[in-house]
Amino acid sequence: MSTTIVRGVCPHDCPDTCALLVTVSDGVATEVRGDPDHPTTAGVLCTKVARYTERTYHPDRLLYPQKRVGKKGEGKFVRISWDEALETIAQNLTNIAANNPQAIVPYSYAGTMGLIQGEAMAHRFFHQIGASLLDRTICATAGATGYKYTIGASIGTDLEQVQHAKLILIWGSNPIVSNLHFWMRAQEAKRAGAKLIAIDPYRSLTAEKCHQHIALMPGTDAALALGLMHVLIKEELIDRDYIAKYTLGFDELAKRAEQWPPERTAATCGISVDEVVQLARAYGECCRNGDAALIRLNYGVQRVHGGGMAVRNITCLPALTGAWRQAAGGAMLSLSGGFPKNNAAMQRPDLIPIDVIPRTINMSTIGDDLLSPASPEFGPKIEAVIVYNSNPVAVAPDSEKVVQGFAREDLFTVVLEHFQTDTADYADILLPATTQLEHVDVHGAYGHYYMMANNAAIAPLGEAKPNSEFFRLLAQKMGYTDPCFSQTDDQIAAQAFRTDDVKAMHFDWDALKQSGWKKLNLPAAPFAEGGFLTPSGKCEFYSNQMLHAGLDPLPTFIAPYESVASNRELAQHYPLAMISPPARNFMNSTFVNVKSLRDTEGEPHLDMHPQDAAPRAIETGAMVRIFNQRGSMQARVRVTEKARVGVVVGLSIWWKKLAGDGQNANAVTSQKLTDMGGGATFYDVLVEVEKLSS
Ligand SMILES: Nc1nc2c(c(=O)[nH]1)N[C@H]1C(S)=C(S)[C@@H](COP(=O)(O)OP(=O)(O)OC[C@H]3O[C@@H](n4cnc5c(=O)[nH]c(N)nc54)[C@H](O)[C@@H]3O)O[C@H]1N2
Ligand SMILES: Nc1nc2c(c(=O)[nH]1)N[C@H]1C(S)=C(S)[C@@H](COP(=O)(O)OP(=O)(O)OC[C@H]3O[C@@H](n4cnc5c(=O)[nH]c(N)nc54)[C@H](O)[C@@H]3O)O[C@H]1N2
Ligand code: SF4
Ligand SMILES: [Mo]
Repeated sequence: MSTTIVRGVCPHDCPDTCALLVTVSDGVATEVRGDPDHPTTAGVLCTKVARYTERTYHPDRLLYPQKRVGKKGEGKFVRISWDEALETIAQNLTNIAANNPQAIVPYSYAGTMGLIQGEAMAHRFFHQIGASLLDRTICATAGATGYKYTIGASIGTDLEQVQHAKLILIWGSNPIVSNLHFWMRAQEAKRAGAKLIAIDPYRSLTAEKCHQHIALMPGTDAALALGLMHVLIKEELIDRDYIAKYTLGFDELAKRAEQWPPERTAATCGISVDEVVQLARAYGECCRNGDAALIRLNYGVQRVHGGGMAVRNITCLPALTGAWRQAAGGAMLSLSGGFPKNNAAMQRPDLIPIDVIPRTINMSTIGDDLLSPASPEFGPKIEAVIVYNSNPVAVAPDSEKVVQGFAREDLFTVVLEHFQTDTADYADILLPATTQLEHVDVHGAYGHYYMMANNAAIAPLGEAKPNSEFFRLLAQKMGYTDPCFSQTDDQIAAQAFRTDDVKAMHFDWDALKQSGWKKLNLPAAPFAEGGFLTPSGKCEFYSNQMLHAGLDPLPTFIAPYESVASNRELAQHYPLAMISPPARNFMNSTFVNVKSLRDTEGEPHLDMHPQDAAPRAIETGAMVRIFNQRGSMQARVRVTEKARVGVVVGLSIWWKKLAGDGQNANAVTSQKLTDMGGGATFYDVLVEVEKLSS
C-alpha cells in the first residue's frame, strides 16, 4: 500500500482559506487535515471540511454528462458522452452568437475560490464569444465599495495580529460559524484580558460568547457608527494628531456627527442610550490608552439598502481614534486587496471582440433579468446561461422569479456541478465537475495574507472534469485558436500573481506548489502612518468620489427599504424583520446534501422572540408559514430570546428540494439593490409569520 500526503487548500467561500494535508492511499483520499505548520490554519479545520472526503466520495456525485429528458425542474436526465454534450453546447451557443452573443450569460460565484477553476479559462471563453459580463454582487460588493471610498482598497488588520488586541468589536460577523481561525485568535486575546463586544440583531453562537451583545435592528449600523462618532468627538476621545495628518474632511464629519446624539441613535437602532455611550467610551478609551482596538466588521452589516454606507461609516472610526497606529488595531473586512492578482493575464479581457460593447448583468437580479424581454435599455433577451460554481435557484433572492426564469422553455441552460442541486434540475445539459481533491488551483484569500497552492490529490472521479478543462474543450469545439485556450492549468497558475510585484516577492508557482503557501510582503500595521489608497492618500471622511457617484460625500444613515420605521404601510401587513445568515454546518448551499451535516442542522428553523411568538399563539416546535408579498416558506419555530424583538432568524441556505415545502429563505428576500456596489439585500426583508394548523 502506498500512502502519500498531498498539500491542498480549502476552496470554499470562507475568509480562512485553510492549508490542507490530504492523505492518499492507493489513489484514494482517506483523510483531509489542517496543516499544523500553516500559521493561520494551525492544524484546525471546521467540521464541514474535516468531512471533505465524505462529500467527494458521496454516492450522489455527478460522474458523467447528462441531458434533460423531463420537464425543466423535474430533474430527469439521461447519460450522454462528453462529445455529445460539447457538440450540443457549441451548436446552441454558435446559433445564439450568430444573432447576438450578448444573449449568452455566464452565472458563477464562489463554489470554489480558486483562481483557475474560478474565472480564468471561463472568462477567456466568454470574452472571446462576446457574451454579457456578470457583475458578481451577491455577497460583498456593497461593503467593498464603502470600504474602498474610505480606506482605498480591501486591506486591513492582519489576522496574525488579532491575539494582541485589547478590545474587539465583532460587528455583523459570526466568526464561530464563518471565520473560525479569527475566532481562535480572538479567544487568545480574550484569555489575555481583551474585551469582546458583538453587534448583531441575533444572539449568534459568537455573540453568546462575547462579554457584551448589542442587539440592534437590522440595517441600522450606519446610525450606530454616527452616534459613536458623536460621543467620541464630544468627549474628545479622538486622536487629533492622527486626524490632522492622515484624514480628510474632519470638520465636515464633525458637523454631520453633531446631528446624531445618543438619544437619536438609540431610537434609530432600537437599543439603549447607555449602550451607545458606553460603547463609544470603551472604544475611545482603549485607543487613548495606546491599546489595540480592533473592529472585525463583516458582511452581515451590508446586506441591506444602506449596506455600503454602513461599512463606510464604521471604517471611519479607527481613523478618528488613531486605532490604526496599533498593528492589532484598525479594521478588518476583506483582505483580498493585498494580493497582486494578474487579472489581465488570467482572464484576458482583451479577447472581447472590438465590435462588441458588452452589457453587464447583475447576478443579484437574475430573476428579473431572465424574465426581461429585449429592450433598448436591457439589450437582447437572455437565451443561454452557463452556470458553474453557483446554485442560483437556491441562493439568489426572490426565488420565485429565479425559478420562473430558469423554467423558461426557450432558455438554453448548462450547469457544471458536483451534485444535482436545485439549479441543476433546470439544466438542459448537466456536466460533472471535479472537486478540489481532483484538480490543481492557486488561491489568494480574504481573511489572511498567504498565497496558497492546491495540488491534485486523486484522479477525477468518473468522467468529471475541472471547469477549466470544460471551457478549454468548448473553446476547441468553437474553433478558437488563441494560444491561451491551450494553456494547461499549471501554465495558467504561473500567471496568477504579478511575478515582479514586491508584495508577492517574485511569485514562483513551482515553488508554491512545493511549499503550499507563502505570505505576502506587507507591513504589519498598514495605516499606522497613513498611506491610505484613496485619491488623497488619506482616510476620506469626506469623499469626492462619492459626490461624483451621486452619493452623500459624508457618512449618513440610509434606512432599510423594508422596516417598521421606514415603511409603515408595508409593516402593517408584514411587521417582522427577517434575516437568514449562514448555518454553521453548511457553506451557503454547499454541504446541505451531506447527510451527517444536514442531520446536525436538523430541519429549517425560525428563531423568534417570545414577545413576537405569544400574540401569534406560536410555541417552540410549531410549524409556521413565513410570508410576504414575494412568497412563503415553512419552518419549525424555536421561541428564544436569541432573536431580538421584531426580528426573526432563519439560518440558511437550505436546498429547496431537501426542505419539506420545497422552499427556502429566498422565497421572501428581494431583488432590490444596495446603495452602492449593486449588492443583494438579503437582510432587508419584512415578513409575517403564522402558525400552520397541523
Ligand atoms: N459555516 C459557514 N461559514 C460561512 C458561510 C456559510 O454559509 N456557513 N458563508 C461564507 C460566506 S459566502 C460569507 S459571505 C461569510 C458570511 O459571514 P459573515 O460575514 O459573518 O456574515 P453573515 O453571516 O451574513 O452575518 C454575520 C452576522 O451578522 C448578523 N446580521 C444580520 N444583519 C445584520 C445587521 O443589519 N447588522 C449587524 N450588525 N449584524 C447583522 C447576523 O445575525 C450574523 O450573526 O461567511 C462565510 N463562511
Ligand atoms: N437567504 C440568503 N441567501 C444568501 C445568503 C444569505 O446569507 N441568506 N448569502 C449569500 C452569499 S454571501 C453568497 S456568497 C451566496 C453564495 O452562493 P453560491 O456561490 O452559489 O454558493 P453555494 O450555494 O455554496 O453554491 C456553490 C456551488 O458550486 C459548486 N461547486 C463547488 N466547487 C465547484 C467546482 O470546482 N466546479 C463547479 N462547476 N462547481 C463547483 C458547489 O457544488 C455548489 O453547488 O449566497 C447568497 N445567498
Ligand atoms: S470552510 Fe473555512 S474554516 Fe472550514 S476548512 Fe475551509 S477555510 Fe477552513
Ligand atoms: Mo458570501
